[in-house]
Amino acid sequence: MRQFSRGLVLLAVVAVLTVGVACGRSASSEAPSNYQVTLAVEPSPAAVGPATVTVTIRDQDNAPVTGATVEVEGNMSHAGMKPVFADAHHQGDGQYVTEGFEFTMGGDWILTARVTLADGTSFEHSEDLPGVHGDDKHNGDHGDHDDHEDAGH
Ligand SMILES: [Cu+2]
Repeated sequence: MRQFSRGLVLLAVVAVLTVGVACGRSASSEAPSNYQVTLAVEPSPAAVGPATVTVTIRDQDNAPVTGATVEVEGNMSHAGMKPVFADAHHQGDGQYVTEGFEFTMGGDWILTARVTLADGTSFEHSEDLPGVHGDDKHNGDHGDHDDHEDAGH
């Protein structure tokens, strides 16, 4: 009986973890199933400072989707941060590349692409980007980006 109840506890823990992960990804804002959206970040691994986010949009036939309006929003996983916004422009092949995006702090980020298609359909696609490298003091100082001293990470 002792063994059995330990198994139950384990099951309960797994169930809670599963629910937690499911809640973390807000399914309501994901792209319609007939579109695939992927995000790529340069430099990789990501670090504090200027970065380029490439949003690739394809339809259900894997054909590039052109003529969309795309904006990228970056948020950190903790509260109280000013989001970072950048417009992304089509560079061909369904790839939209941001101009002027910048990671203002090291840590865990969430990138969201807001897409409006040529026909007016709009949706969002979010991806977690954990562990952006940089100063993790969270001092909100956006003026100093030339200090990339590695403090033992
Ligand atoms: Cu932060």
